[in-house]
Amino acid sequence: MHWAGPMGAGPRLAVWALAALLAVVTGGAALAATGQPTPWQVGMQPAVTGVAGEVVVFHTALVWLITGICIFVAVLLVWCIVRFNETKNPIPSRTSHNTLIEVAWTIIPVLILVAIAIPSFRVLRDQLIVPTPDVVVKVTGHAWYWSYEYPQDQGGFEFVSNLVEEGDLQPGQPRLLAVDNEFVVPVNRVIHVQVTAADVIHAFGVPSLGVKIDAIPGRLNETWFRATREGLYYGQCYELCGARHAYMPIAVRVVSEEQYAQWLAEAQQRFAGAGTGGRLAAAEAPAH
Ligand SMILES: [Cu+2]
Repeated sequence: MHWAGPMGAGPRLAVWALAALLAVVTGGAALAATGQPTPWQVGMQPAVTGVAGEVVVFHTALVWLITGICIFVAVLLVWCIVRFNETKNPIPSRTSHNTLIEVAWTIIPVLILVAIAIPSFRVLRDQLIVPTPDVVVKVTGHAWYWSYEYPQDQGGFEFVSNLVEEGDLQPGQPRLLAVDNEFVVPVNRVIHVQVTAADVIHAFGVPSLGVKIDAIPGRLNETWFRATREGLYYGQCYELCGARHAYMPIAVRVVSEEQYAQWLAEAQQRFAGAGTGGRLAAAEAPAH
């Protein structure tokens, strides 16, 4: 990345500081398009579920806390350097310990960690305890694509979702994120996502939905989301799973109840007769 004009270290640092401050103040929302990362984005993608909102708030609170601690430690260091250097303080004190300070610098960090742990466990609980679901979908990670299985009450079909290769991108489709078959769900409904893998460990994650969970062969993990806004939300595999790890994106399209019913009817036709096993092998991602 090159700057447009000659810029010294000072102004450059100022730009970074300003960008970081903006990101903290706005949560990065102003800099990010819905559902996907943007160039120069600093903060989190905008949240479209309650859990994702909690994640963003927790993240922002931690950034402020870390900033405060860093400034406090930096001030102490500068104070020691200025006040107690050899010129200013030629005869050093022979103090070897101070009980009050030692107890304080043990207890205060413990209290800070406990204060962080409480909201952290609350977010985890909200992520992992699934409310009564409206739709259940089983998602399977493969090397290197995802497959989605809708149970009988949703039409009983399964399909494979592959990356759209760079040469095949349509206008508006983001590189490395667009897929051929999107994971379609209704808005304002509890979607229970069962996650597993067919070969190696993958991880299913969509930042805007506040969802991230490991996909492990032989184990059925579960998570959930309830998107409050229609739209297209992108995610990726979050576990380094092999050569094409970067090429197995997730695209969740949140639609209205009517559009969902229409899509279900179409999908049932389109993916009819697509059984498990052999069909998946036939739909492997193109070799590179
Ligand atoms: Cu993967």
